[in-house]
Amino acid sequence: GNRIEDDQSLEKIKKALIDAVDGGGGEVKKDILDHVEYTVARSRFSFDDFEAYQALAHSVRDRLIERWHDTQIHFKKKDPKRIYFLSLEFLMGRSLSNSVINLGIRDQCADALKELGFEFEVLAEQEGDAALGNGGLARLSACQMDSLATMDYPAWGYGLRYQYGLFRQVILDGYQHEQPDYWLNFGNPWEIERVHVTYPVKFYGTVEDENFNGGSRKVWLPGETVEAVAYDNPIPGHGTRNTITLRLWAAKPSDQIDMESYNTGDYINAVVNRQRAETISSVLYPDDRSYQGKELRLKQQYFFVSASLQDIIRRFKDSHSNFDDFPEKVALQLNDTHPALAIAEVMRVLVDEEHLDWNRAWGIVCKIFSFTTHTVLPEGLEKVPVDLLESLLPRHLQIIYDINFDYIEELKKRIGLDYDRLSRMSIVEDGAVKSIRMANLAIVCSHTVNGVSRVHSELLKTRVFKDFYELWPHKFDYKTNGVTQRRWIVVSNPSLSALISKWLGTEAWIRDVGLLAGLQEQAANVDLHEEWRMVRKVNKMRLAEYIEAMSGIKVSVSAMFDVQIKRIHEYKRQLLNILGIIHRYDCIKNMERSDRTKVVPRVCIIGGKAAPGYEIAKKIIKLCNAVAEKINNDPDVGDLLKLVFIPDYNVSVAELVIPGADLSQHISTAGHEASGTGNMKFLMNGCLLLATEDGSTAEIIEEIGEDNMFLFGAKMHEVPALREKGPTLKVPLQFASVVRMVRDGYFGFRDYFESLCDKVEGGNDFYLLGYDFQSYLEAQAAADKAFVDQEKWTRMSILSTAGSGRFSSDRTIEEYAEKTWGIEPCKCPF
Ligand code: T68
Repeated sequence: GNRIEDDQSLEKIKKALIDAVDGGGGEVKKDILDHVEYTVARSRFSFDDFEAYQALAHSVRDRLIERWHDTQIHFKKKDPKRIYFLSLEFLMGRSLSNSVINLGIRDQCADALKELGFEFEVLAEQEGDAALGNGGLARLSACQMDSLATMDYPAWGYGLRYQYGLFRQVILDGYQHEQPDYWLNFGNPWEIERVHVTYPVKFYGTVEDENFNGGSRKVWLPGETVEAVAYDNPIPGHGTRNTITLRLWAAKPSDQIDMESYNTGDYINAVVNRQRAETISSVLYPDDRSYQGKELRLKQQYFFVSASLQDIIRRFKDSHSNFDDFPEKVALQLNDTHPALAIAEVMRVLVDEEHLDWNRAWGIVCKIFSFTTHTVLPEGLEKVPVDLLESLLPRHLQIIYDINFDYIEELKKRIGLDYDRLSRMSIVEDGAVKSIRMANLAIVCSHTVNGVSRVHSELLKTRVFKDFYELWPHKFDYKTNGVTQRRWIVVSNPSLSALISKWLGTEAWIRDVGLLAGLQEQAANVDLHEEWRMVRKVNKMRLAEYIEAMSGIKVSVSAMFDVQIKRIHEYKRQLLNILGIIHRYDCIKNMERSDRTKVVPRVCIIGGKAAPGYEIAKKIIKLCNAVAEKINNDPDVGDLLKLVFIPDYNVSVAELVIPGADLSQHISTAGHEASGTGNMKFLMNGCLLLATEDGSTAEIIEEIGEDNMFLFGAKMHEVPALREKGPTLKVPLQFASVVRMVRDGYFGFRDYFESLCDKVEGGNDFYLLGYDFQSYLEAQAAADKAFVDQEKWTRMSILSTAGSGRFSSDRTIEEYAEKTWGIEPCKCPF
């Protein structure tokens, strides 16, 4: 590495050179044409939008790679403590716009393209989403990578390079169908294949005792080896040269050829078997809710954990010879329990391969891991059947048993022989199916356990992990989630972005989002109001066009755009939303003509995927489409009410929908949403929230005040008592009547919807739709009333954006860096 020398003057020369290269559309234009010819292999005189996109993407990639190299060399030279972010899921979405904006070359690219007869926006649309994740957890990882890069932290993301991302949702006759997302079909310019960065990952086999220094030690004799190949995805920071790495692993057959099977003569079968190794990284599990003890899932987890740790340890050993320094140089972040096997793997490597004694290895492990949980429900916690672990990773099971043994002995000394509590807190669960509680493993072995919002953390301390909190109160903390304003304002809402910069007189808020608070002073300024409404209208028009193109439904931009987009779950209560829409429809139908002029026109937009095996969630999608069919084709209601189900909701759809929303719904039953991050994206874009006091909403209220949003519903502390009441709980008549309409087949499909109706009636209403219905309708009525007063609405909208500063992932990451990881920025000189 001799690209960057210590000499200051060399740095200056380099900066001048970089400016010369980055500046001006001329260079970019030449690069695009070169890539058209040599990378895309088309004539530079004739290429289409997709080919132009590819050539542009490669031109941007070249610039990314330069910065990325410099950053890696700089990190290596400085050797700071690094944070390794282990996550089984990253929802990156598209990369082009984000990259050119973070690199500061958006305008050069657009100019160069114009000269070539192309439009930047059109080309950006050519890119498919990288959808290597399910929902909030995975998108959070992506936002945090952006913040880590922007704030110059020495960070690495590690994950899996699935060949099939989250399934594509197709709606046929109103039903969800899943189609494979073979996203690599047309190549992926945003990754760099590192054919030489590979590690063997082993599975199965047996553990033997081996004589050693007069004693004995364990030796794992694995039965299968798969090769992990690195694919590096450079993540550029904004306004910095720092460009960090998201390293995703793909499974390839191992080079260690099994001569035996080749010699038995069945060559074809031997090759076919070998090829099967690739299935490990082939497909993302689409379930974001319940854990099923599937072998392939466990294999995926260990595969990415093992490869990542080999990589991390190799990097450490490059410049260190003593593992006692490990905690000073390495922080490992477990994104939920999915990578928790890393704990056992570090123990195994240190003890079995590096021959540290157990206690020394354990001392190291206790200092390096931190764990963030994203769930509220005990059902959501992973439990790996012991039989499964024993066959796949026999040595790891022993290690987990040994950790548990020491820990339980220690625990007995602390809490005495309270066997109920000991068994609840044990890492090993005895029962019909003996299993490993991954959350317990993660808590026992991590120095910090973070929740994702304040309310979530309270729940962890008082319910889900109460026993642990009482034992180790100092371990428990929270870092309220945040989202990156780079993607969620600058990339997705360029006109709002320009407006904000104009009124604040600076673009500095893009890196220092607290500055948005400066808009508060202008919240009553009529000139700002006018421009604000104009921007919002343009975004609504863009969304209206999309809706018409997708569904053929024409919507009026003067109506209120009311949006609920997120994974479909009973607890997120899309059904409450739909029942509310049915109520609204029924009211309009039963109204005197003369009264209809008072109705605030609405376009209700719902989008989201249901896990393929989640029957009730799929019925909710069908109900939404059945109700939409009825309402949208009723000339009697016309523009007063429309309902649109947006198919295949993903990051790119969110980027389009959020800026165009007037009102957004975050209406989970209180105590169920760990945080929620969609609410933050809408807030930043000046969309008003209609919400329950759940997850991070409680903190949003503190920032913008309850007068600037529409709150409703049972409070978290009321929920358990309300559930107790069961069938005796009082439910408003309107609720019974809308459910009756569904039951009676008013929207068709009577039999199909029956079980859905059963879920919310007769004492089965676990998520309290009936109980909350009245206050939900009142909140909706308050939203209507506010919308009529456009001045009031605009003020609330401005105050929403102005108060969103706390919900940037920059703030979250800074808190993690300082309080949990103990890392510092390491800025690559320009
Ligand atoms: C979400 N969790 C939380 N899980 O539901 C949400 N789970 O409240 C929170 O804002 C967000 O995490 C970020 O903290 C998820 O998205 C999953 O997607 C998931 C995936 C696999 C297994 C379990």
